[in-house]
Parts: sequence; structure tokens; C-alpha cells
Amino acid sequence: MTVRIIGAPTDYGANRRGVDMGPSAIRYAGLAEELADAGIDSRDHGDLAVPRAEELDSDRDAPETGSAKFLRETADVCSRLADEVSEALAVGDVPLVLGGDHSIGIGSLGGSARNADIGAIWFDAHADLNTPETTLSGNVHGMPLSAALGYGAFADMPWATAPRFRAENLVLVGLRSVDPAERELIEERDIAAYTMSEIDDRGISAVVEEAIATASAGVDGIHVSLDLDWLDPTEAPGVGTPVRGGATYREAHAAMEHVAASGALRSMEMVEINPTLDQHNGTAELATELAASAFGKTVL
Ligand code: 4U7
Ligand code: MN
Ligand code: MN
Ligand code: MN
Repeated sequence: MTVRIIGAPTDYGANRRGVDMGPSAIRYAGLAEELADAGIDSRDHGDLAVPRAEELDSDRDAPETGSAKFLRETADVCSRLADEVSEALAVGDVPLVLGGDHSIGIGSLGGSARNADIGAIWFDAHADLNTPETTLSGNVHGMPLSAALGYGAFADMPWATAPRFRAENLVLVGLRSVDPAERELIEERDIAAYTMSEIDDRGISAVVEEAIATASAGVDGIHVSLDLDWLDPTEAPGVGTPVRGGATYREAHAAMEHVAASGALRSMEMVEINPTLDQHNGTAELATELAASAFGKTVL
């Protein structure tokens, strides 16, 4: 197995600038070395070209994109990202996408689901299920799952992954900040969702084992999306939308180790690292360790 590293340095989807430096920070933290030390082969395919917000004439609130800021630019990056991800899979590599804000999940899911049926586990403090109609912020990093599943105004978008990725194979893990409209959608579409309280009560291993079973049921493999704000801000301060009460260092590793043991991992992404808010690149370093665990690093 070769892990193919693909950088997607976007910040279109988030309010706070700086998350576009995520891919550099993760590489600088030693991703390639961390994987190599764990005996995991990797190849870095560099970054997608992403025009800076400053060079675009795009109006953040262009009427045709409604309340989804930079939707056209996001769609463009995500369609190129989907191509890269599906090309990697076509030659037998496992794509590891480095964000960037979480809107790039649209491209990762789209590429992973192009020639296979997939499930997804979304490790995140947030549900990322807003639509242009329900969003309170207009930020697309809060909407990638609705975009991929074709909800609301996203119904007619070309990037919808249906029927190869369905809500019944989506599992949200680590929730502690969910908007009212997202709560309704989770209920309405019967999406599997685990809050931090449930992790407190049942333990991370039981929750993640169940999540893997649900996500992988009847599909070819799973996409793992790791929003670093899933972790507690004491462990991962370098994120744009921190929420207290997240996963611990050890819980996060245990979760990734279960992912590795499942043998179901098809593609992965690590998103939302904002180096301008980080402490000594610690959040990016943590991301490199978690990637190694997800791809099968063992101690003995
Ligand atoms: B992230 C939010 F309103 N729900 O839609 C929104 F709370 O990718 C936050 O998970 C979204 O970090 C967070 O803007 C997106 C908000
Ligand atoms: Mn989040
Ligand atoms: Mn997210
Ligand atoms: Mn965020």
C-alpha cells in the first residue's frame, strides 16, 4: 500500500483565514517521516493550485451562490480534488488529503465514490450538514456533507455522490456543536450520530467499532474525515472553530487504530488546521501521528 498525499490549501469555506496553510504545516511537522518510521510507504503529489481569495473578483455574497460563500471556487477546487483522489485509487494508492478547510470533503468524497460504493466516518465537533438555506454563517465548511448527499439547494449540483455514498453509511462521531436545522436533518434522514456524551458513557472503542460497522455495511470501503476540532482544544488548539469538551489524545489514537484494524479504509483527509492559531505547530504534529495510526502504525 502506498499513501498518496494530496494537498488542498483552501480557506474559501471558513471565516478565519489561515487554514490554507494547513498542508504546509502538516508536511513541516514531518508527515512523510512519521509514516516512513511506521513502515508506511507514501508519495507526496504536492498541492492543488488554489487561487487566493484576494486575487478573485468573486464577491463573497454573489447572488447566484446565495448564502454559500465562494461556492463556485469551492466547486472548482473540489472537482479537481475528486479527479486526483479517483486517479490515486485507480492505481491502488490510498489518498490522504490535507486541508484546507472542510469544504474540500466534497471533493474527497466525490473522488472516493466515483468508482465504488463508500461509507464515511466524520470525526468532528460539528455535523457539517448545513445547506445554503439553513446555514447561519454562509461558510461552506459547515455544509460538505449536505453537498455530497445532495440536500437542499445542493440537490442539482454535479458533485452529489448519490447513489454511491448514502446517508445510511454516514456516521458522525464526536458531536458537541450542532445547529437546530442540522439536528432536524439528522433525525429526518436517520443519520448515525455519536455525541461526546455517548463517548463518555460507552467508551471510544465501542463507539468507533459500531461506527465502522455502520459505515462499511454493504460498501467497498470507507472515507475517514478527520476535522482536528474533533479533539479537545487543549490537544489541538490550532483550529478555526474550537469547541471545548472534545476527544483526548489517547481517544483519538484509539479511534484511528480501530480504523486501521478494520481494513476498510479507502481514503482519508485531515482538515481545519490553522497554523496562525496553533502553538508551535503542535496540532499539525498531532495530525501526522494520527495519520500514522490510521494507516497501521504499531508499537510492537
Ligand atoms: B467545521 C457552524 F454555525 N455550524 O455552519 C456553521 F456553528 O468544518 C460551524 O466542522 C461549522 O469546522 C463548522 O458555520 C465547520 C456554526
Ligand atoms: Mn468542526
Ligand atoms: Mn468539519
Ligand atoms: Mn472548523
